[in-house]
Amino acid sequence: MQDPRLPVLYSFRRCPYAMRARLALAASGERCELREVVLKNKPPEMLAASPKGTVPVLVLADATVLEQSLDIMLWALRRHDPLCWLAPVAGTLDEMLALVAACDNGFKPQLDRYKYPGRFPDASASARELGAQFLLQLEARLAGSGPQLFGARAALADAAVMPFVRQFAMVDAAWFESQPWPLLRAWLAGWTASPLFERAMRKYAPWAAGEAGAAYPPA
Ligand SMILES: N[C@@H](CCC(=O)N[C@@H](CS)C(=O)NCC(=O)O)C(=O)O
Repeated sequence: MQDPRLPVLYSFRRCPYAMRARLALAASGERCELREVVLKNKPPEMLAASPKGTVPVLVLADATVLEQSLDIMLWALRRHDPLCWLAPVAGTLDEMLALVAACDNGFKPQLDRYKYPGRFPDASASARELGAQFLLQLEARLAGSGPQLFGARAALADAAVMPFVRQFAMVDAAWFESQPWPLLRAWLAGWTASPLFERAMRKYAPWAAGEAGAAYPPA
């Protein structure tokens, strides 16, 4: 039985938005009860809290609902930020949020078109090139003040953007490897090999009503 005072995180392991929320929760150490969701069969408890039906959703003990991944990241890190993810070495929190917005509003739509060309027949031809423009901006940033996006150590923007870059890289790994972004490749490889990412990517059986979810973050 989980502590009923803990926040409840509705999550889906492979969702990049849920990944970044889990990364921030793990980085902050804020404990919650993780309920793994099957997107085709969302729990009524989750839909009652957040009718829009996307993951991640964090329901706090006072019934406050956070239904945007970035809000969950900021909530966790504002409570506890031992790795200083909100205070990057180079740049500011506002600059990080601007980069995350560029990822979410500019890069992610191209990622979707690149991943699912059948769903977007008109745009698919240029989706990879348009997505690559964002990745080249990240490469330039890493060259200027790397090896992380905002300086020598990881911060919010790295964790918020990385799951989407990872998906983009996985569509055609050979093509991604051949592109002129060696620093980006090293950055991505470092993140996917990190103990933090391993903890954020643990597998959990789908949650069923009446059961306790998993204790998150894991040890
Ligand atoms: N803006 C939201 C987007 C979340 C989102 O779109 N999540 C996807 C999964 S990656 C989802 O739940 N889609 C609903 C569905 O597939 O039924 C956030 O940042 O949390």
